[in-house]
Amino acid sequence: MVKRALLSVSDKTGIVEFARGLEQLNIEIISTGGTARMLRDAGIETTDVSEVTGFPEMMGGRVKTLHPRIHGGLLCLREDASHMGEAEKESIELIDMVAVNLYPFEITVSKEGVNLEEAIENIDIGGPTMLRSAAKNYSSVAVVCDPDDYGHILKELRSTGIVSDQTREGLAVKAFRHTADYDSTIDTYLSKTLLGEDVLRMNFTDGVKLRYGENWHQEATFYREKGIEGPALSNAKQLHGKELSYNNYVDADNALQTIKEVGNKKPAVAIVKHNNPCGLATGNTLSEALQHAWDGDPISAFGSIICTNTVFDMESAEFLKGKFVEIILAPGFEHNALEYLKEKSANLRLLELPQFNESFDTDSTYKYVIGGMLKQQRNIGLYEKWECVTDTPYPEEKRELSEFCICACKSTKSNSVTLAYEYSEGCFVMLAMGAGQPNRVDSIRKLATTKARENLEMIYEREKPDMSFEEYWESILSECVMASDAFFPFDDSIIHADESKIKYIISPGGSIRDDEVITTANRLDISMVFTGMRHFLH
Ligand code: 93A
Repeated sequence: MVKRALLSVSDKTGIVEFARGLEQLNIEIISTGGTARMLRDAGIETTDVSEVTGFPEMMGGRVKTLHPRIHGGLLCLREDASHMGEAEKESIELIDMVAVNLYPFEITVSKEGVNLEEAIENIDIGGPTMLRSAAKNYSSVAVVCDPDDYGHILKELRSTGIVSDQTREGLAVKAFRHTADYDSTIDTYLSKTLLGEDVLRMNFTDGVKLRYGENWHQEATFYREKGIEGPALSNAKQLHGKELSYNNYVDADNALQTIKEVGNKKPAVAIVKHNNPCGLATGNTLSEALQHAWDGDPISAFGSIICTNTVFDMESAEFLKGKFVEIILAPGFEHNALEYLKEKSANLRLLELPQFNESFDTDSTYKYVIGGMLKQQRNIGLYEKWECVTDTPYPEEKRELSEFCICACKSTKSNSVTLAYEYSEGCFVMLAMGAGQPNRVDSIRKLATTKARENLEMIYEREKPDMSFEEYWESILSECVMASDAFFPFDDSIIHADESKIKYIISPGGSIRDDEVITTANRLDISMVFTGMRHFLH
């Protein structure tokens, strides 16, 4: 039973309606200065806290509710006779509900030019104390720290006359989390301001246990970042399929970041395996992009994660007939495509992310190493400059293809090299990539060009163009672009590129042997752009 409620809120959103609802249920309302004024103005009856405590609110409001008549009323164990006896002896009346939200410390310190004094005054003491007292005694007291909960609580009170055990438990956890977050914001600010120390404050909650980690013998959990908006995996709605695994999260995030990098000028598809895009293409339609991305590496695409910037349609769903994929992540699914894919496999995870075209709501990335956390800015941008360094000019018509090629390179583990080709006007495909090699030459020679040859042999067999394979190879490779995520330390990479008939190269530049690299490119009639921006990905 809720007989008496204490309301003391800085954010007064919804408080009048809430109080009016409580009043209609004959619940007595106690409140602090500003809250009381607002309620009275709205014609709601309320008792001042000072009347309950027998003390005026004092010291500029620093001491209002810090009194045994308040905290005794909240903390008293109803089922303990000695507690109840002491309460009666000291004229402490029970309080069954508090609605409190705190001085806006975070908003205050995020304002430009805020001074320490102002920040300190916005450290709420009485509010968190009440929240903690009420939350500790959740078996009898309902603690409300979020105006979003007012409606639900009134509904429960109206229909059952009580706030249920389940609701009180949820509210108590929320209150402790709220005060913990509040204190950690104060810690972050004061550590910086008073001690010059940088504190990393991470706000991850709602851990979901995963079936296993990277491997079957590892336990794992996914924690959601609190308050993150926009195109985040944690905001995706799963429409079908098994729960996501640890590796699914990692790969789907790579696929998502890859497609966000490519942008939404045209339908685009990324196919990711083991945290690297093995297929990437844009197209005039989604199914065209999907077909070309798949051709990038049809063997690796088995069991992959597919991500697109376009609502998934029936033609694309039908393309996947007989092909095994783990996840499709898209801004949405056409109804018939969704039904078709659901039918295709019980396990296929279908993730809908309507926020796809919004910007990422985070500026940083983190990586745990044993004993420490690395934080860095997100890698934003493709190039800092566009400087042709060779005698042969780099054609402006290759710019868009080159940008696409850098996007592919950015999402591929270092040392990475990607080859991309414009297969029809304004539509691009990653021909092949070399990823994760300690040696850049291996990424080019043993991986990217070798893989490109395999893929093109397969397409040559399928499409049977009217020329020899070597002519076909040269017609494509001489028009493709090769991007390298970092500078070429020696000219060997250029020599290998030439052996494969490659004519256009993009690199950040910046090696002490740049001159040697450029001389070799000139000798081989290769045109090369230096971008000034490295894209290592570890
Ligand atoms: O300065 S306080 O830490 N001292 C208190 O005793 C106290 N009791 C409640 N601030 C205190 N409060 C806070 O006052 C509440 O947490 C709430 O944020 C605010 C509401 O004040 P008013 O009703 O005067 O607007």
